[in-house]
Amino acid sequence: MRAFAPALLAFALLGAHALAQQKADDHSAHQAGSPATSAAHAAELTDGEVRKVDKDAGKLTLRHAEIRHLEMPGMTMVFQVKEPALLDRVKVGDKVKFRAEKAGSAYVVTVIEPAR
Ligand SMILES: [Cu+2]
Repeated sequence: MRAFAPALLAFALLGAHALAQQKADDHSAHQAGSPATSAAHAAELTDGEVRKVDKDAGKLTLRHAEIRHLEMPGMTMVFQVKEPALLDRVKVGDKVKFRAEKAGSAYVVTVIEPAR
């Protein structure tokens, strides 16, 4: 029985180490998808002002600041919206923050929220 003790001890230590390792991995995985990262992503929203809302066509006109990820300077232009419901959240004259993506030849607003 005594002869097994060191092996058991080693096993226990290894097991504890493996657990600690797994915990660390879980932690880093959690960090990658944490709200902090999402917030950093949200910081990439572009400032804009609603000029026109066309619910029937699913389009809205925005005067927007420079959109860095699309390499687009500030201008007034028409965007399509990813979901018609996004248009229910804004009205002409609203200051907004939004995210636009290029989809073929069109630009599509995927996120829009009131600017604070
Ligand atoms: Cu533009």
